[in-house]
Amino acid sequence: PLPAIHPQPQEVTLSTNWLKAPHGFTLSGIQHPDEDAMRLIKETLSVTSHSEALPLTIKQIDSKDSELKRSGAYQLTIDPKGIEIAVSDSRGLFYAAQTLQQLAQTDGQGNTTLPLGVIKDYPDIAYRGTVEGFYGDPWSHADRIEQLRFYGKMKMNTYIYGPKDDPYHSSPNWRKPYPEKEAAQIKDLVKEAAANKVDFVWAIHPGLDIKWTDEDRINVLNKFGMMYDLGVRSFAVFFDDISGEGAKADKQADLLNFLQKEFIEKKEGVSPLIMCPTEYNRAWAGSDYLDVLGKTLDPAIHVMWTGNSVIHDITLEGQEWVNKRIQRPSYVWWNFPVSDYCRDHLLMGPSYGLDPNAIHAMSGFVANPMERAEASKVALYGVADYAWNMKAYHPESDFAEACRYVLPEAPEAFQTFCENNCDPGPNGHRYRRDESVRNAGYAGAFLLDFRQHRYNADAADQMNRLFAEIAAAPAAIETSRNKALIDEIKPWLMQFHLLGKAGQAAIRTAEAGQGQDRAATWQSYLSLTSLLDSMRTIDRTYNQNPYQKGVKVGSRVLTPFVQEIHSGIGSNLLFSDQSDATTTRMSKASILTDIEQLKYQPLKEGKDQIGYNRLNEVLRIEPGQSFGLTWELQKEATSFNFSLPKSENSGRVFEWSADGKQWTAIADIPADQAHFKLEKIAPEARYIRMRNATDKQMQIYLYEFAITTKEN
Ligand code: LOG
Repeated sequence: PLPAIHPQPQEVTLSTNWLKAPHGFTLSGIQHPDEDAMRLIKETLSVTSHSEALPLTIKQIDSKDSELKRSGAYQLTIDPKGIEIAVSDSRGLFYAAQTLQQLAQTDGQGNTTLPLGVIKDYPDIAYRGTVEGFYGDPWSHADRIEQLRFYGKMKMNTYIYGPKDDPYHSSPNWRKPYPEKEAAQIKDLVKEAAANKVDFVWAIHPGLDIKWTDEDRINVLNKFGMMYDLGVRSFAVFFDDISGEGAKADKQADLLNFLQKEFIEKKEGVSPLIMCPTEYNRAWAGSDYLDVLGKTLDPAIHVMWTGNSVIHDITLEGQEWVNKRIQRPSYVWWNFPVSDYCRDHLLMGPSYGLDPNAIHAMSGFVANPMERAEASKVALYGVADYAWNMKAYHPESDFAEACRYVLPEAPEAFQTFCENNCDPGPNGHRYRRDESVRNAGYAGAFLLDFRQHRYNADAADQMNRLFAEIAAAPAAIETSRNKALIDEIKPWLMQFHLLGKAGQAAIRTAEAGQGQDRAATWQSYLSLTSLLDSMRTIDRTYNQNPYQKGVKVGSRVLTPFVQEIHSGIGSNLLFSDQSDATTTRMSKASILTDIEQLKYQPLKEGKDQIGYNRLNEVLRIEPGQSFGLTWELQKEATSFNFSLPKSENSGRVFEWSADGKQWTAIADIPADQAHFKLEKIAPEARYIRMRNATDKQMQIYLYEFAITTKEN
């Protein structure tokens, strides 16, 4: 069989005849070909000076095709008389070498063989890769080195460095030089990036506290200079998730044009400047902000864009909409598989939802990944394939190949794991992913019958088989040599194993529930209960970050499937036994708001705490709008605390209510505090809220807004 090449080349004609070169190849053509590419070539082919060796000719591409002039383009010809590689630049040679490596096979005698044919190849999108732009623990140095190698193999040429929680990228330290250790690591990354033909783009995020003064524009310039001295040759300025002074389009454009003139154009060997706007998605583009950028920004500067909302699939229509306003093709910042808004989930499903017709409507395509670098590779594999050759990209088949690439030791088990760990769960962005697609039909059919007290044996068979695969998958996955990956996903592997066991127990319980043997039903019901208890324990023990705690697997289809069977059988048993079992009271706490941006934000509920999930982006509150909480009658609030940093404090009012109609202002909250804890609340309060009592839009951060409760 002919080997598969990823990303898929633009034009391939391979025959089933093979080139053997028992005496190797002699190099000819251009002087001093790229050393990194040559190292790869020599890993694949033996380069010798044997008199019967075949020629390996490397030359500059000579073609009128504008595609073949792009950075990274190459044309590879393998015929019985030898190999010819024509390239646009050294990146093109490096990519040709990657392709050669994927083409090479070993025959029965242990010799390397290559299929005869021609490959003509070039990227659809000029800049392809990732933006490390998430909140949370930045990637480790080792993670980054490995990512850069992976990008080289996948023909991705861009890594934008911008982790929100690096204090030297953002506030408070963006003005300062990196400490010695971090500086040395950045130097190292720049080298590794170059060896993989990746542009290391260093981004600054100064907008939280920048002053529009000469002093601060020099501060940015100087910081770029320091980074230049560390070897950095590509730069970006991010203005996302800020409000107030820093968010002004004309001031931002001034600074960027200044950097363009005084730095980008003056320094040797620097790539085009990239900026991320404050209104970086269509849902927020309510002012003339983008038009101001479009008109005033130097046309050489790239403008990033996340799509129709913060987290959104990419459509041609959406791209055309923004491109018109910014007067250039936007540089896509795709917020997938980033999981900083759903940290209890892994996003390891296929990269789908990318318009195959958007080639001319974007200048770059980078994905924002998870803080788990290795686990992100499944999605990034698809990103690389899409950005290189859109028309040839098929998310589903590509996903299967990604699973094989990332975990060759147990690709089927790994795919089972990934296809049931796709969806972020309910979230404020309302971004959802298909999950458990292969089995959702059987699960649905089974439950449909179950609700009518029927047992669907066919569907049960299918589900049993799936749950057995799920229970077995983690052990197979853990045979992987990729220890970093296993470490990242370990709690989810444990949880996945239990889900498999619980699923099997659920089917057994449902089957027993059909028969007359109550003792047997009780027995399997209890063993299912204890498996669900173990799952809860894992959820409450691992990954206890303060934002979205815990470990969720199969949360879209399979976990609800098991839970429904458990509670269905449970209530049959309990009610018909007339036992005095107290059914668990469902929570009636909820968020209460008329702000669209917040309406779908899931509630964070602990044993004695009810609150909002932290919002990463700026919250906009129109005059009269409010956000708050309400909780059940049986609970009394014992304290209330909030963290709303950088808030515009004047004109905000906090209020409580017993019935949601009559509101009383809370007098003891000082007007000037961004963080506060109120130790005493009226015992009859069942509602608490903050309202914008001014006649202007308010922009604040919602980090914490919570009450502690006790049961009455
Ligand atoms: C941030 C980003 C974050 C992402 C997903 C952009 C341009 N900025 O809401 O740092 O990782 O969304 O939560 C963002 O996307 N803010």
